[in-house]
Amino acid sequence: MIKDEIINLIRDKRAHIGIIGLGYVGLPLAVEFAHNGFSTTGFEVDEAKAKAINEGRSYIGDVSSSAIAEMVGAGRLSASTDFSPLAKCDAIIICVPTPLRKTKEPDITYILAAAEEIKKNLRRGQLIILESTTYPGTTDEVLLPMFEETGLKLDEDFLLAFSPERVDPGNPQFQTHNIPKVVGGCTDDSTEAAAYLYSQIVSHVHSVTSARVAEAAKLLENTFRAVNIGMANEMARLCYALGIDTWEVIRAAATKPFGFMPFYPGPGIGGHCIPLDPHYLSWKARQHGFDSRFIGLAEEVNSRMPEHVVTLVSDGLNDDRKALNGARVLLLGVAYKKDVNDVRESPALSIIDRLRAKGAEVSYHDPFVREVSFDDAHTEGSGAPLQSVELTDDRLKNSDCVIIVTDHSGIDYARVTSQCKLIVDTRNALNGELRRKASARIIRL
Ligand code: SAJ
Repeated sequence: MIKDEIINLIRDKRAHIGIIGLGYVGLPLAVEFAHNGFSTTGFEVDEAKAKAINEGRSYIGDVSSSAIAEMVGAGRLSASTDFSPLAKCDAIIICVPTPLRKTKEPDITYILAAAEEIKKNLRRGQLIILESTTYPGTTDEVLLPMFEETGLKLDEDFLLAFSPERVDPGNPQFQTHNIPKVVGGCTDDSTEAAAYLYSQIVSHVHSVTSARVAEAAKLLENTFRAVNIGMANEMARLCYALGIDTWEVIRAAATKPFGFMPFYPGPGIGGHCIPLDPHYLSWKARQHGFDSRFIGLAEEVNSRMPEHVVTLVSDGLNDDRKALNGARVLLLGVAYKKDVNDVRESPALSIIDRLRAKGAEVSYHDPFVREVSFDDAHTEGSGAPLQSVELTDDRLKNSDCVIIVTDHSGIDYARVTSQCKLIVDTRNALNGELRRKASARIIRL
């Protein structure tokens, strides 16, 4: 059995680590292993990324170029677009994207492509770990048969586990080393070896009894968020109908010191985790005849928030006897959450689509996002791309409505409230004092 051989290699820091996919998950992981003394090779299909790493340049905000350059200079980190060096890796970790198809079904083509490369180079003595978020069963139902087609056997020749990524880009408090790591193997030997590997770089490793448990735990983490955000969004629509201040209600409920965790309404949910991950769980559930209604309901509520935001704009203009058609509407922020430059699944795209469909003249200002295009599969329309406009006083004064879609920190909200006529604030970005002093009329979610 090879578990002890692999553990000995890890203990002596002789284990060579391979990371497939050098994105916001794989790159920090590769640097962490190299920093802790392991010779590490990153495998990338993107030539430019591999070149950047080998030249000591970072393209991920949480990883400094100096950290990469130091590891590359020490000969402990390199990147390759040729996957054959996988054969020399003792531990291989897959960190590739798991998007959704247009049908909202899992797309594991990136995982399969990585697994094919591993299969080609699989040899006795390797530990393979999948980190990409996926449905329970991917590791043991899909990857394990692929690897055993080589004739090599689990436990005798190779080990196989799943460990969910928990990278939170831009989080100053939690980085790779201090985020607890869940690990579940297809066998006990796999769990033990994978847990031992991560214990070299993470302070707390939590082992579970199978890869499926680890896969399901990750999906519960993010489904928990999607469902609770959906509850907050439904509460916002309910409070709007009742004429109650949603944010005041949530602030009051959050004074409860136990048994409550505040979530907040917003224009909808974006990002490449929360809108997508729950569908991996509900898809797998359906394969077993189980209809996960919470996930479907959360999706329905969250995906209808852009429509609700447009209704608030329309109601606000209507109060001024203005039509949405021909109105000049300025979005403040298009990124999916504050202080990031990521527009994947951002509700702003759907809001812009809807406003355009109603004849509004739409522009946006986002210091993090220079341009947005609308050929993305997940937005209704296919309108012309938009570039971020300068936030001038004239632009604010001449806008019939300004929508705060992303509450970036760097915006001068006092100036916004003093120059605008009508503001729809979907993020509670305008505190009480700003609202009291504002010359603009303010509508909040
Ligand atoms: N959102 C709300 N209301 C909330 C919280 C979030 O509308 O109360 C919206 C955000 O604006 C965003 C979307 O939901 O559009 C997702 O927000 P998020 O805070 O969950 O941020 P993400 O997508 O970056 O989620 C990641 C996840 N990390 C991993 O999967 C490793 C998630 O599990 C983390 O909890 C989250 O970061 C985090 O806490 O920052």
